[in-house]
Amino acid sequence: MSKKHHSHEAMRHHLHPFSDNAQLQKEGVRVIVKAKGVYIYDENKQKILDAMAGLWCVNIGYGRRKLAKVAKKQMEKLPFYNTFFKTTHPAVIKLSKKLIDITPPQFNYVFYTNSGSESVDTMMRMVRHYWTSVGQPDKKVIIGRWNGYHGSTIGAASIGGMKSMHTQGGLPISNIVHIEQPWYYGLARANETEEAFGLRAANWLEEKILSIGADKIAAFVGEPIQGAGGVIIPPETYWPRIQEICQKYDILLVSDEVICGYGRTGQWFGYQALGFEPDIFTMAKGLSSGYLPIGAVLVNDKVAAGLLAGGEFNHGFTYGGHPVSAAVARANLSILDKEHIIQRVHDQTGPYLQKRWAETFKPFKYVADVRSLGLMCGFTLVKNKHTKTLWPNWGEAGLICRDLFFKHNLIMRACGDHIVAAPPLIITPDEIEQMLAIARQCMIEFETIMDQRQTSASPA
Ligand code: PXG
Repeated sequence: MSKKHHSHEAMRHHLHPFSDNAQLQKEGVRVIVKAKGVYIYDENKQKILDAMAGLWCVNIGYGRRKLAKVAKKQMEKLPFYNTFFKTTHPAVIKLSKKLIDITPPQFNYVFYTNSGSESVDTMMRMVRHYWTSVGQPDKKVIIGRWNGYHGSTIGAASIGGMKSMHTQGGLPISNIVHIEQPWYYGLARANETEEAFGLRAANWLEEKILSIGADKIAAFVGEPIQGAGGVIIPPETYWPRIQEICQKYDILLVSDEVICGYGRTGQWFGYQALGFEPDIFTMAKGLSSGYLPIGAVLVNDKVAAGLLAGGEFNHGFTYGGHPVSAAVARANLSILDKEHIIQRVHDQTGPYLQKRWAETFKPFKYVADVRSLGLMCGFTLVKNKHTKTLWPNWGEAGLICRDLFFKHNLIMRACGDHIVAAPPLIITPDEIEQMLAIARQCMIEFETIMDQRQTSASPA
C-alpha cells in the first residue's frame, strides 16, 4: 500500500475538527508520525518546524522521556480511580499541592476537567452556583467578547465570540452576551492613543453592565491575549480597567488561561503579564504540555467560600483528575520549573522573538500590526497598510499564506487574515531564526501571488 493511499484510507473514517471534510477527502492530509523538540515528522520523513506547539500546548517540547516514564509507572500502579464518592488518590493530591504552590496565595482550590472546553463549561456552571449560594440567584448573565475563543462545547462556544460557530446550531444559549474585542489596530479611532483606546474598550464592559443591570450579571470572561482570535494583545490600560469595573459592580472576573497559562507570555499565567488578578481561572493545554488531556479551574478564596457554603455542586467528569494525566501534569510542571523555561521565555527568547519578528515582517507591504508578547506573536495581512484596508474576503489571504508555510515545512496558523505563531517554549534563538527564514521566503511568495491576483483582477 502506498503511503499516500495509507493517508486516504485513514481519512475515509475520520471527521476532522474545524475542517471542510468533503474538501479534505479530495485533497488528502499529512500523516504525522513522530516528534522531537520543536519538530514534527510526517510519514514521508519530512521534518516540519512546529511553530504552533501542537495546538498552542506542547510547551516543554516533544519527546520528553520523563513524562512517558511517569505515565507508565502511574498506569501500572493505579490506572484509574475517581474522586466523586469520598475518595481521592496521591497523583491528584500532589498535583493540587503543586498548583496551589505556583499560584498567588488567594488561590487554594482546584476543580479538574479533561479539556479547555470542559474547564470553561465548569466555570460557567460554577459562577452561577456561586451567586445562588451567596443569595443572589438572579446574577446569571456571563459576558464574553466577540472573536474570543473558549472551546467547542455548547457553553464554551456560546461564551466564545466566534460568529461562525454561533450560526451553526443556534448559539449562544441564554444569558450570554458579548462586548467588542480590544483590537487597537482594527478598532481605534483616528489619532486615538493605545492607552486611550484600551480604556475605551474596557468601558464597553461598563456600558454593557449598565444596560443589563449589575444585579443580573455573574461574570466577565476573557483570554488575557486572544489566542485563536489572532493573538490580539490589548493595550496595557485595558485589563486593569476591566478589573476595576468588575470590582465596582461586584462581578466575578475570569481569566481563560488555556493558551496564555504555563509560560506562554513569559510568566506562569497570562493575567500576571497583563496586570490583573482574576477571581477564577480556567486552564488546560500547557498544564500537561499536551502529553495527556487534563484541564482545571482554580478559584480564589472568595469564590471558594461561596462554593463551600453552597452544598453539593452537581457537576463532574468521569476522568476529571485522572491519575495518569495528573501525574504527567505534575512532571510537566517540574520540568518547567527545573529547567527555568518560563524565565528563559521572559528574559531571553521572548524579547529575542519580539525583536526579530518585527524586523522580519514589518518591511512587507501587505503586513500590518506586527505584535508579540512572550512566545505568542502575530501580524495581520492587509491590502493597503497606509489606508488600513483589509483584503475583501476575510480569511482568504490568511489561508493562502498558511498553506505556503505548510508547503515549506513550517506550521504557523491563520486566524482569518491574522497570521500567528506560538512555538514550544524550549525553542532556541537558532530555531527562531530557522522559523523566520522559512516564513520570510513564504511571505515573498505570498506577496507575488497577491500582486498577480491584483493585476489580473484590475480592468484592462
Ligand atoms: N479556551 C481557550 C482560550 C482556548 O484557546 C479552549 C478554551 C478550549 O480548549 P479545548 O481543550 O477544549 O480545545 C481553547 C482551545 C486554534 C485552536 O486553531 C485553538 C484552540 C483549540 C483548537 C484549535 O487556534 N483553543
